[in-house]
Amino acid sequence: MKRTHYSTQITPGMDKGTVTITGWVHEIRDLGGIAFLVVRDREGLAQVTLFKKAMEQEVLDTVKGLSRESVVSVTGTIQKMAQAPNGYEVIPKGITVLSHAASPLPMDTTGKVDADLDTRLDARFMDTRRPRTQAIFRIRHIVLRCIREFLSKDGFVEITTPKVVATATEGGTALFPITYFEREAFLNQSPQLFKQLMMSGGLDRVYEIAPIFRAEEHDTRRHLNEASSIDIEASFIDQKDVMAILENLVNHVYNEVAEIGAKYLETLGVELEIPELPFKRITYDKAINIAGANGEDLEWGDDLSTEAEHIIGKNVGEHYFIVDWPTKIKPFYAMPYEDKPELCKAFDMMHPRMELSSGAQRVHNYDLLKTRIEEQGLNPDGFEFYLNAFRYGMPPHSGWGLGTERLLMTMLGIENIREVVLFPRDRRRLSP
Ligand code: AMO
Repeated sequence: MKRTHYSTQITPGMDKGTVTITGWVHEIRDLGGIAFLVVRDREGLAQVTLFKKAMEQEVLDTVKGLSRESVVSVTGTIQKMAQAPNGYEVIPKGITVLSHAASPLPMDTTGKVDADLDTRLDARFMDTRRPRTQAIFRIRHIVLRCIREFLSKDGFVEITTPKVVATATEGGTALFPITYFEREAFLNQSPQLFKQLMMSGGLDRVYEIAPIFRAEEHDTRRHLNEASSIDIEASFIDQKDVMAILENLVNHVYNEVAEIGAKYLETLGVELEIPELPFKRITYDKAINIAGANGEDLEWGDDLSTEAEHIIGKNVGEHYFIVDWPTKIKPFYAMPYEDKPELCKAFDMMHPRMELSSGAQRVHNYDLLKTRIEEQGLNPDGFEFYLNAFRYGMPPHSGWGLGTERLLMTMLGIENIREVVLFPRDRRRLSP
């Protein structure tokens, strides 16, 4: 039962050797005197060939009763076979059925029959057996691992902050209320306030990769109600410095995926275009002018509509930053320019298809921060735990949040954000 090799670790050079492979029954083809049992594991396929005359009856009976997607363990001898997957076949000595799969199956795993996304998400445990879906999640793993490595190397300390909180961070509308003993609490929209607290806390450079919850009603292909955010915060540096970290990180991730994830990109039929450094910078003013010149009129101070994002994205044609936003449409923690307070030191980082990240240099002055909270129509009393940290020595600091799913879906040319989350949470979906 214990696996000695994944299917792809076996090579034709291991001819005559004995191995044990484990996995799911991908296919059984009975051609009379000979039968093929194709076993699929995480890495690929292995062909088990049964010459009926030479086989013990017990082994033949086991195979006869097998349903597709049952879990088996096969011990046998390797034989070179150019036509078989990976150039070898396994001549079985023993086959054990570890788990029997009922039929009909909730969906097809061979790629021969297309299932719609809802069916696949309902049967996600089966969907992830498909090489295509697996490739997405293997790339997701590579992306997150290399982001952790990149930030750790750059002196960032990984932190974990609470997801059950008492206050809104990104404005009060998109909160999920929950019951917390005898009080009302909320699911956190962003680690924003906590990562800033740790700048006063002296950690200097922090990052977190964790869920954020947004009670947005949108039912779109790029919004989730639970997303995974990559957040950084760093002291004694400004917005331009953290923009440089962000573009270098994105470029690095693409390069790593192109190299380490080549096999999965091939499965997905994706040819990665590595975004070139440095990313273009355009001001908010220029952005709305581009939108206006192409039929999407916006007033100065309007947020960018989805249509405007598409027009500007098409116009620029590659990853880019939008900088110098109107202060009134950015959160209270974004630092206004000293000489032009109607503009702030906030930025968005865009893929031509959508926003991937936003960030800013933060307000680190207590009085200004309190005023900004009030100006945004929020009550500073609710922010006491946060504001306090600004009274006892808060360094200047900057940071950003980058959506894991949006980074992945734009990288892989995937249309629907739900494809890149194992168990998406949206307006309609709460299970599995
Ligand atoms: P913001 O709200 O722009 O900024 O979020 C940062 C990034 O997180 C991703 N994101 C989402 N992805 C999918 N579905 C959603 N509903 C969703 N909401 C956000 C996006 C977005 O660009 N505190 C600031 C960051 C900072 O200033 O450090 C914040 O949360 O990719």
